[in-house]
Amino acid sequence: MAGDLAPPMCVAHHQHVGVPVEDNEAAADMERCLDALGVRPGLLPASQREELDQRGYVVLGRLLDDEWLTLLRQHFEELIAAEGDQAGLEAHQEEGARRLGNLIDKGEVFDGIWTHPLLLAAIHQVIARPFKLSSLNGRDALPGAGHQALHADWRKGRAAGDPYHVCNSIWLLDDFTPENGSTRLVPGSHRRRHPDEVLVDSRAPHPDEVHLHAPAGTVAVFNSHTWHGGTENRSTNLSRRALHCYFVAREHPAQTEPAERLSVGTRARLSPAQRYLLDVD
Ligand SMILES: O=C(O)CCC(=O)C(=O)O
Repeated sequence: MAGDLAPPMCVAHHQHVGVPVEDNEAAADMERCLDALGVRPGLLPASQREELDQRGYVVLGRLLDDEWLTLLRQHFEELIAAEGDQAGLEAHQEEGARRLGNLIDKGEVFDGIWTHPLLLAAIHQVIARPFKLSSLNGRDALPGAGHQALHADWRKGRAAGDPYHVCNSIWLLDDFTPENGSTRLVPGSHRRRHPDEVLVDSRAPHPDEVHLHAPAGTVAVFNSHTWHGGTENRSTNLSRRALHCYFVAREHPAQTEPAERLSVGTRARLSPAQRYLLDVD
């Protein structure tokens, strides 16, 4: 997706999503990036902003069409085969799940994900100040495995009234069904402490949890202070591939530091706005 950091026609139009004014220069850089990548005022409907604020997650809809989905699945399988036991190592390996890491650097087919204007509008709604990509990873819970403890992606604590630091999104490459290990989320839990500090057993079902059952191609964004986790793939033969596109407030380290991971070829094809989003020169 093309874009540049030239001054936009209007840099003030994101004020409604809460960019603090105390760091004008940083806020203006973020504004220019979002503008260059097509994030227009009001792009994220008020109802979806409200869902993110109140529940801590929102389903954006089916943003991947069949053609793109086919390509993404192909890439997923090719990378798993090529990387073997190294797959996922850049971020995290998990017993019972096939994982991929650092997908930013593994194909142009992924560019439309981490630069998607609706996604960026939702991320901006949650983090509400300059942010950057933290990681783009893949995950496929294998039959008979994949159950995770409820967790939040931010473990350092957050005082009441402090801003949110992280926001994640999940891009479904397969249908998520009651059988194959859909994601569970606890609505409203983004305002609570980390589940490890609150729950006796964070692996147990939670009375308030909801499950993301949706067709392949669907994208959900969740404030990742919201308690969430993968569930067991109870099928005998179904995959449940997904990509996690994860963002962090700019003042914090990224999960996969792109400056260390980006190849020269990838760096060369990126626009200034894309490089800003990755926090690379
Ligand atoms: O894939 C999912 O459903 C969630 C995965 C997750 O939260 C994690 O791997 O930390």
